[in-house]
Amino acid sequence: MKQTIVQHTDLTFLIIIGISFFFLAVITALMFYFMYKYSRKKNPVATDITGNTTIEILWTVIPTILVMVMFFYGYAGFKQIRNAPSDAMTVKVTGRMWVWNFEYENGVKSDTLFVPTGKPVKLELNSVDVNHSFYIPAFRIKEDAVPGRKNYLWFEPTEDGEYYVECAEYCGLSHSYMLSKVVSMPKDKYDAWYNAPRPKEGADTTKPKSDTLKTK
Ligand SMILES: [Cu+2]
Repeated sequence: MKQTIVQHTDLTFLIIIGISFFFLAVITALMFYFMYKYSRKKNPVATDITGNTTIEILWTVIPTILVMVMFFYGYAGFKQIRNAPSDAMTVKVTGRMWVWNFEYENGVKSDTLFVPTGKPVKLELNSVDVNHSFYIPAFRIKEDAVPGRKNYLWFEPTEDGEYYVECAEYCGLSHSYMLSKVVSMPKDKYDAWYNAPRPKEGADTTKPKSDTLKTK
């Protein structure tokens, strides 16, 4: 089975953290061992080391293999994140101080991202004012929304639920309130929402002006 972006990102993270902690433990243990073994009391005369070809080859080859492994997992994940499936539905996302707006293929607009579970969703990002960063932690995706530039990302919800959408780039006074939600639901429920009749664009929905609203 093909890994999802979430699984792949978590695996990559685990591999890099695993390698890091392994060397943290080895280096720390060796450091204490050498402190003991080569202390002045036990080893009053310094040893003159002129070189060791075997060790030099090892400390070149092993780290090279390790960074290649990290690169491989990182690049495989990057390729997956940059290539939205061709059957993905498209939603336009606009960032503005300080809200996210979503526009669907049929022109429906909302400030919550409603999606059907099990369908890939491609998001086309744009911003009307300053740089924002569209971030859905649960799906491990984040991408800048830059004025005058089109950017994109995609994800596929595998379970019904509600997930946070955040702005991950400081964009002004109310940046921390720039939150929204992804609501993932069964396809029939989504279709009902998507196709529900709505007031026509441009229709006057403002309330009639009333004298009671006047203030002195
Ligand atoms: Cu923002």
